[in-house]
Amino acid sequence: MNKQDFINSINDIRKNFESEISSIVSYDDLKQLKSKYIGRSSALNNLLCQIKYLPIDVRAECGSIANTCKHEIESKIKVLYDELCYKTDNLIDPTANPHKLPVGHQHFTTRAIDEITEIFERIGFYRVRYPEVEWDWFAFESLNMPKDHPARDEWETFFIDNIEVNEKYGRRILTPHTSSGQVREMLRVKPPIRMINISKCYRRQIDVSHTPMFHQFEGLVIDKGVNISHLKGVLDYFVTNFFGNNRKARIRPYHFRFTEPSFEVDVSCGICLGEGCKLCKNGWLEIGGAGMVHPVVLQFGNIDPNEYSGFAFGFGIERNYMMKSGISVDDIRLIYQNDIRFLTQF
Ligand code: FA5
Repeated sequence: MNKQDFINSINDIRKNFESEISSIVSYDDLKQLKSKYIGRSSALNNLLCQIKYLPIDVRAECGSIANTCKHEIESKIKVLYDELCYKTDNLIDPTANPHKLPVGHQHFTTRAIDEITEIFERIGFYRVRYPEVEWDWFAFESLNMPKDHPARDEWETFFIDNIEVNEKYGRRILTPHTSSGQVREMLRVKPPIRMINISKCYRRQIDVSHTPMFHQFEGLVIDKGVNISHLKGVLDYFVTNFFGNNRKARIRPYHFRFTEPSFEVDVSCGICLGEGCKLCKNGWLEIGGAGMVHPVVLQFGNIDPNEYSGFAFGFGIERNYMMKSGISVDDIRLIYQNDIRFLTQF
């Protein structure tokens, strides 16, 4: 090969490259073109290897011509590469999510609260929420449990030590039940009252059916002429709407200081439908307490018991949700262990 043949070959490479690069539209094709024209076994590389066989006086000039051609090819490939990048970036849909993020959902308890709220709102109850850090007076004294009354022990209360004792309201506590909202609501609005108070409650208890923090929902209805049949009607309504049409409510005599008469409320077992089985023993499961509001409590709420009467009920949110058909949770503590494997099941 002489100098002219060498230069002709370089010119052919340049010409062919120019014509091929003008039709490239994808990365893959560009990659192949790069390898064809400046790769190890490219014609240009082959020519560069031939330089040593040229006459010595033309080697430097031919080397320089070949390197110029190589740099031209490299820079044209780079320009096209950038152009293709720009085009591809502009094809990206920024609203599309290539990495699917895990989708969360509401917590077991939030679902139960929403469902219960909706059931009561359908029959004219309105939702309220009263303090979790409460005065002794609202949680006990205004509910007909004077200081040192032994009934207070049943609520296994958490007391807050470093807040001053109030002359009228006594000590601060973590409310052990939503009944502390009863007199608060009576003092806030005049009858008729149809509140559903849902909030956190606290008791010094922990085992398969108790957690130190749990939720209750408290119904309070006060109006003229309210009697036990209204209470039973609302309980029946709740039980069929929450547990299903095949479930029934039952009230049994009980004792609470703030209701007279008082009842414990049961729902017929979802497994045996009231026949009696391993889970329920006698066909019924307890769901909470209820009763007609005690006249003393009405008076604490500035309501005349000769003019008005009312009923109240207080149930545990978690325990009730656990008793729904299809929710088989046999340990209430699981709800607050924050184990995602447990929570994603609901
Ligand atoms: C009361 O708290 C009364 N205030 C209910 C009431 C309201 C009676 C209005 C009359 C009129 P009791 O202590 O039984 O009652 O609690 C009611 C429900 O709260 C229980 O049936 C249970 O479902 C739930 N509960 C009580 N303690 C816990 C706890 N530590 N963990 C989870 N749920 C609880």
